[in-house]
Amino acid sequence: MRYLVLAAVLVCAGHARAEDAAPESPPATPPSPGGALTRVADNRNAFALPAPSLSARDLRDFNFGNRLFNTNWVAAPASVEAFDGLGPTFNRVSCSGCHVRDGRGRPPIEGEKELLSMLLRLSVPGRSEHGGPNPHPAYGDQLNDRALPGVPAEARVEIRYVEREGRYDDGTPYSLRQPEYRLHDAAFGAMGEEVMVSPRVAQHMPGLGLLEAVAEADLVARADPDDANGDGISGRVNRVWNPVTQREEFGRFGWKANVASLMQQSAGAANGDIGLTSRWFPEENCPPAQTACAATVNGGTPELSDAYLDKLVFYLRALAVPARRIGEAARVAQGEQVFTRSGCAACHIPQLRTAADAQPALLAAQDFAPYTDLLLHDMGEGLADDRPDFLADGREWRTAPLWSLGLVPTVNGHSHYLHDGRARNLEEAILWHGGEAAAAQRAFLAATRDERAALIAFLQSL
Ligand code: HEC
Ligand code: HEC
Ligand SMILES: [Ca+2]
Ligand SMILES: [Ca+2]
Ligand SMILES: [Ca+2]
Repeated sequence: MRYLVLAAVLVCAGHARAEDAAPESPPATPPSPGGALTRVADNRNAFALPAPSLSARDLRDFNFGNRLFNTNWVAAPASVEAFDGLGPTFNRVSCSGCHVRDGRGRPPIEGEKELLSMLLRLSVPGRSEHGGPNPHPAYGDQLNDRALPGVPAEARVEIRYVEREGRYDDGTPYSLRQPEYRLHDAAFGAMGEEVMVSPRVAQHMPGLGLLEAVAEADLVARADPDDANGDGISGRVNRVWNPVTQREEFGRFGWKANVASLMQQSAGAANGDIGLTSRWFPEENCPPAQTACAATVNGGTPELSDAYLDKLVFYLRALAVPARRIGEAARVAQGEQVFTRSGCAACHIPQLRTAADAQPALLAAQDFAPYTDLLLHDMGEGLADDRPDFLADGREWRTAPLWSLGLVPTVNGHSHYLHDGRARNLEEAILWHGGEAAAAQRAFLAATRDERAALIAFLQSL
């Protein structure tokens, strides 16, 4: 019976309208990942498409936002004044430099010397004025490994991996790699013993507008900070300072739910990753020790206008969410049962609903299937970065949404997962789960080879 329900839902999975796919009472599986924003897409461009049925005007804004997301910013002064202001220090020259085709970043592979689509957050003990991480006095809150000519790049990063062998209960061996980070060529003196480093890969972009549109109360209602129901899963809310609203707000975005909104994230990334000032981040990213940085010509005040920022955020909100890709339906249905039985859904909550009054209207009242609760969970020592981020402690991470992960190899040509991309495939991502997720990880170890493969097939179908 269950299989029949699932199969019926899957047939509809490609439809754009949520109503099409949700006939009567709640289906066994949420119908389409992105509600009305869902779109059949399974090629390398799958993360970069506009939601279906955008108006002509919305489509124009989307296309302009798309262009901004892919713009290579240049040093000021330049002949194309609208797109100058890069640096003085930066990580990449465009959003898409890291979020390649709106997709997922990864750590360097064999032979690569640079970080191409990830970054290191930095801080020292204590708190910033607004309760966030305390920036390093000489290097700020992020390692900027590139700079304009005449300005020192802050440092270079080298990653080494230590392999850790293990076995599934059935004897099948596996190996996990634990990263170690070394900083060298530090331009402004040693980072010091106290420095805390949090490596993070760029996340994939589809569906972020839906996550932003869920009412805070619905998410807070799922938190169980003291594990009152005794299921071993707590789930805590991060509260973060939002410079856009000048308030403390529910943290939704970033690997530690360390950012409140897409506007904050976009303006923050423009400033921290590319070196662009905006209304919300008016200062160039030059800590006091970096005098050459501070002396550089800028690209206007601000470098990124309000109008451009609005377009960029609209673009992110209006990206389509790829429909599920079901190969062997029976296999995927079996995998879903393993997922549920193993306790994965306690954190990776299949279905959420956006607020009825969400803006823009295409995001309102959508049932969608991101597989996250957007809450913080203790994931154990193995994944810990030991760097607090607002209320998140050194072992806590935001439940990662599982939608579209199966398309990362198609879009980005790799299968690296988790916050620092250490997992080389989905199995390794699950095996790293600890802390509150230890029981789920245990269930995966105890599963048969066939069940494990079914679970992976299910994850790849999301
Ligand atoms: C240097 C690489 C890099 C560049 C360039 C970059 N990002 Fe990101 N992006 C990241 C990383 C890393 C994260 C996760 C950040 C964290 O956990 O704090 C992220 C997260 C995000 C998120 C939140 C995703 C989520 O699921 O929570 C959004 C939105 C985003 N970036 C938008 C942008 C935009 C817009 C630009 C260009 C203005 C941009 N990014 C440029 C690396 C980058
Ligand atoms: C206690 C909450 C919790 C449970 C239970 C849990 N997860 Fe997770 N999951 C997380 C968090 C938090 C992350 C992000 C961890 C990180 O990046 O360090 C994550 C990450 C992942 C990722 C990688 C996502 C990405 O974007 O790279 C996969 C895949 C995954 N989980 C699958 C599962 C499966 C399958 C199960 C059940 C066997 C499970 N999880 C159980 C909280 C949980
Ligand atoms: Ca600049
Ligand atoms: Ca810096
Ligand atoms: Ca609980």
